[in-house]
Amino acid sequence: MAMRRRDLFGLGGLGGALGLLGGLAWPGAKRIAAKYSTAAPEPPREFDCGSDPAAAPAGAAYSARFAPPAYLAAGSRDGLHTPAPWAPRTTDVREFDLSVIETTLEVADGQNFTAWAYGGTVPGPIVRATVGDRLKITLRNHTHAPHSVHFHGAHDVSQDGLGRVAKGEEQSYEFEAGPVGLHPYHCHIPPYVRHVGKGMYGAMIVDPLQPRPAAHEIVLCLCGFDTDGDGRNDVYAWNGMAGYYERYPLKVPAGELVRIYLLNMVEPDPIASFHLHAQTFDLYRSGTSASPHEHTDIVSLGPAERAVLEFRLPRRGRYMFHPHQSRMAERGAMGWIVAI
Ligand SMILES: [Cu+2]
Repeated sequence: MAMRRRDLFGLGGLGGALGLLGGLAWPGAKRIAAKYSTAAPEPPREFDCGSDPAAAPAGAAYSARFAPPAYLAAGSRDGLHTPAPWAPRTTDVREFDLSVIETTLEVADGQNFTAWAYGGTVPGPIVRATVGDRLKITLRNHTHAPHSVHFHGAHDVSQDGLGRVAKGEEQSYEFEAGPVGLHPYHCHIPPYVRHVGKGMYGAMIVDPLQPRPAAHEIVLCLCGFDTDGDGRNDVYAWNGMAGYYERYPLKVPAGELVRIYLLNMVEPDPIASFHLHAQTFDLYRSGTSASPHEHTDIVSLGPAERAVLEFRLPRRGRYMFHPHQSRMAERGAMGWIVAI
């Protein structure tokens, strides 16, 4: 009797179909048969990536070789993801110090990186203002190379941060904050990839006159570090420390609104992404609109692109997040949000 289609793909016909495949000479047949075999599977061998030196040992955590140093305490880097609260527009000038130093940062356990760091950290301090506020941003250059601060957003071109601020010199940039949104700032001195790659970037949140709905706010800036100088990033990290949010998950109350200000400042990788497990989010590209552009569980961002994400985690539990570029995820950019 001729085999009917539903026999081949129905439950009753699956074993027979696999047996048929297993008996075929075509090399792919055995692989397919093995994949769909009803026999007991072998124990999982997580992250066994063969000869890839970045691969963690089988069964280990995702980023076991790209973890924070043991001495790094819980909460020690909270300032890097916690923005100041919304504040009403002021007639005063809001001043921020983005002076730059050269410093050695341990960006993963045992992996040092010589950074040019605004305010001594990578990413630099979070700048937050309300639309229309007058800003005065001061850069003192304590390194041996020239630098600048270039802000995204709208402002007078004379304050655009293209001029060189030489070693030992100081410059202030003054402009009106706008438009509403999330805007990166970064050095704009060539070679650009070197200055940005050395850690010269940060986030500027420009709030609306009426605050966004109350939420647990988190800033996540994706960073890349070329620790061996070969032009390719070796370590990736949210807010500058590999594996920090894997060891010390972000904690939010279950059911309450969470808002993530998300930036990709990785150079020279052409794209990165943020993927949230087990929940979807409203996506506001660049944070410039009051209405979401999309409802999704992943957003891809080119260098300097950013987004605001809003979601609630309805049930207690661990929700994973990571770039969907597996090399980034497995070299330090894996993390968790825990709903408590
Ligand atoms: Cu620079």
